[in-house]
Amino acid sequence: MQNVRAIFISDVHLGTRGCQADRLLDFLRHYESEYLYLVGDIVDFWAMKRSIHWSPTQNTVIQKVLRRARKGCQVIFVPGNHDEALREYSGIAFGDIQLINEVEHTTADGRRFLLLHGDEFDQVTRYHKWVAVLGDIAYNTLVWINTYLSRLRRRLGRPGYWSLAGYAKRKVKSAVSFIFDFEDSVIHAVRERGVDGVICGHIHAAAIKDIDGITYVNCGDWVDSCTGIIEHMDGRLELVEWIGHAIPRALPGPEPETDANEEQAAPLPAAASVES
Ligand SMILES: [Mn+2]
Repeated sequence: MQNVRAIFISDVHLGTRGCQADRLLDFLRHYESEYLYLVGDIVDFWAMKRSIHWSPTQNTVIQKVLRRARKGCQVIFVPGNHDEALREYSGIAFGDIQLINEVEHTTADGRRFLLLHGDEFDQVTRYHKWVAVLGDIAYNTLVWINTYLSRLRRRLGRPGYWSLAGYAKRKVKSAVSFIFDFEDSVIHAVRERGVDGVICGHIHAAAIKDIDGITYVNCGDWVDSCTGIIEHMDGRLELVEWIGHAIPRALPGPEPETDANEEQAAPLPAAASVES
């Protein structure tokens, strides 16, 4: 168990088959914190309208969070678009969990971060909801196919975990430009608020990077990338990719995704294949 100052997670999508509750639980067991921020799309009420997949492990996740809150960890829940019904209750606390649509967090080294889920900066969900619904179904299908692929990989003795949805997202150019558009509009909006940075989620693409003097942090997700952000006691933020232990990462730099590395990654990229 490692003591950290804060944990930031988003896009857990409890209630869906894609939710990797076991990995999240393992991650939570590894870190003890003073603050736990749930940055939206924690419970997927949207997908649950179609079908509900609620496993005992998903229950354990909820119990673990409630237990932390009871034991003095400050748990703050910023709702997302998949749990937007909760947005009406912004400002109130249920149990020991604070519900709030936008909140500021000051790191130990004094940097002010605005926390929001981020769907308001996603032009697709905002103006073309039906595209988002189709994308959502396509994405869930990819995640679903991936569970069979993982089984096949295991049978073939291939080590590690490989994400088809993650692979598709990296490969599809429009998805890449979508991510840049999203980041740009978040940064643009946050600059006017006079904060040092922003911590969001929504696009399932974890990141910590400086964009024109603003620190852009995205918590990632627990559907295919299994990523979260931790704040160390000295205020340093770290992106953690969890595969039973944290994958050691290089310091954040520019996104390496260009045409140049397209061939070398195909057909089965080994990037995520770490011995576990
Ligand atoms: Mn979202």
